[in-house]
Parts: sequence; C-alpha cells; structure tokens
Amino acid sequence: MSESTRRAPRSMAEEVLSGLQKPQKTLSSKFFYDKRGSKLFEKITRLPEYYPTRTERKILRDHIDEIARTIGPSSVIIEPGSGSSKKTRLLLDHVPDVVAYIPVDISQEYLGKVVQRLRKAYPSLIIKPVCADYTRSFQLPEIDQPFDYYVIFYPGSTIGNFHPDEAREFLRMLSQFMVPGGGLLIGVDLKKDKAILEAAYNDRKGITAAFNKNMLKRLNRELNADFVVDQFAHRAFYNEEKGRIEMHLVSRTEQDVHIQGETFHFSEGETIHTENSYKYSLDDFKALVSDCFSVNKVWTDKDDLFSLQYLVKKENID
Ligand code: AVJ
Repeated sequence: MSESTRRAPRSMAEEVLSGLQKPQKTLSSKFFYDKRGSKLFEKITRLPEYYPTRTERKILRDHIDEIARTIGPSSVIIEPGSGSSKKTRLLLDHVPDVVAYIPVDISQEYLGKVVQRLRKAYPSLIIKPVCADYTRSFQLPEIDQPFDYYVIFYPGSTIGNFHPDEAREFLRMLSQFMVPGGGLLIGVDLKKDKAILEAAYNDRKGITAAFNKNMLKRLNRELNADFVVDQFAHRAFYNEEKGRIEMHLVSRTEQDVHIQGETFHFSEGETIHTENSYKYSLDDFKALVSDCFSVNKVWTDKDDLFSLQYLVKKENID
C-alpha cells in the first residue's frame, strides 16, 4: 500500500487493469470486501480452522483489565477499519474515562449504522466517525475536550496484509497523529507450524475458496469483466522464506479474460496473486516497528498462536 499512502487515489478499474498487466498477475486483497465478501469473511472468522479471530478475542477478554490499565484514562481511541466495532466495545466497557472514539471506515453506510448503535449503548461518549480509506492519510476530527493521548486500536492482524516495507510506512503514518507516549494496540498473527497456518486458509467447508473466488464475481459485476469463475481454483500456501501465507487463483485452463476493452491471457496453471498474510515472530515485529514505536507490552494465548501488542510512540529524535 505504499502506492496508496502517497499517490492520488486511483480508481478500482485502474488498479485492477495495472495489476493484471504485471508478469505475476495481482489483485489487491482490499477488493475482497464487497457485501458478499464481507459476509464470507465473517463466516471465515467462525471456522474451526481459522484461529486468529477467536484467539485474539480470547486474549482481549482474558487480559482486559491489564490492557485497560495500560491504555490509561482520558484517551481518545481511534480505530482504522472499524467495521462492526465489536471488539472495541470491550475496550469502551473497561478503559476508564475514554474521552472520545473515532471509528474510521470506508463504508459510509456501515459506519452510520454502527455509530447509531454505539451512541445508544454509550450515550455520554463523544463519537466522531470518519469515512475514509484509512490506508491513505486521513484527517482527524477536532475533539473539543481535553485528553491525554490518542490510542490507536488496530486488531485482526490486518497489518499482515501489508508487505513489511508498506507496513513500516503505514505505521509511520499512524505515528504522525500521535505525540510521544501515545499508544497503538495492535493484533499480530505469529509464525507457527506450517500445517496450522495452511489449514486456516484451506478450510474444509471451502469458505475461504469462495471468499477468494468472490473477487472475480465482483469484477464481473462492477467492471463488466467476463471471468468464468469455475475456471479458476483456490490455492493458499505458506511461503516460508517470505514468512507469509499467499492466496492465489489458479487458471484451470488456457483462457482469455476481457475487462474494459483489455484482453488478459492466462496459460493453464497461471495464477492471480490475491493476498499476502504476513506472520511475525515477536522479534520480527519488534524490529519492524522500531523506527517509530517501542513494544511496551505483549499478550499471547497459551499456544502462542496470536499476539496483542501495546506499542508506544518513541520520542522524536529529529
Ligand atoms: C483480515 C487480513 C486478517 O489474512 O487472515 C482470511 C484475511 N484471508 N482468510 C487474514 C483472510 C483469508 C485475514 N485478514
């Protein structure tokens, strides 16, 4: 996402066409999340093989008192990609004297609904939603009440979708909102046995396969593409050298696909790379964030599958 943090916004069509022109055809994982894709992802989070969501939730529950104390009182909580804000409620229920909550989400419709519900549940909380693609820089609203720190909540190991260089750049962007001492509570998926990782992205019910292929359905609908969805197969594997799960769509035959007047040729077995999901050791992640943040606390589950980490912005050295 180094592309998206700096340059002017590109349309979905432009991004799709340029991704499919690359030698390794590529589509951005952010295109997974249309309405059906978001529903399929919700289903993935409940699959027995998909450990991240339930493990992160358990870590958050089990350590909520210590997490709340670590965040401390009088903070403003910002959540990039807030979605349903489900995990946030746990924070809002336990962190003392939260001054305001700023959910940032790309879907205006969803954001409006979620905020309406939150206002009912937390009538005295200041809620200032921001509708934006948070991977580009966004503006924070004015909070006309004194507060101590911004605390950014970034759960779900979404950071794993970024290439490490892009993750570093994204973390730097987030740190620019904060004064030294401000916090980032972030979910990070950990390196582990390859079989556990690969099972999580190759579930037996085929929901992840449907999620992956849904991208093609979306392109057919929104960009008038003519992908024959059944002519592509789901593939997900752990790339040990790069420390990431890769998801691809594999062309089952030699075929042509047309999108907006362009023709894309596929040989049999050629793939479209649709997602990376980087996995980190605690040391890897500490090194990744060290430009701007120090790791203040780390909570994990008993099997060390997943981590929730509290990072603190370093003093500016320049
Ligand atoms: C939402 C990016 C954390 O990488 O595990 C789940 C997305 N892709 N199954 C992940 C996903 C396939 C998920 N993240």
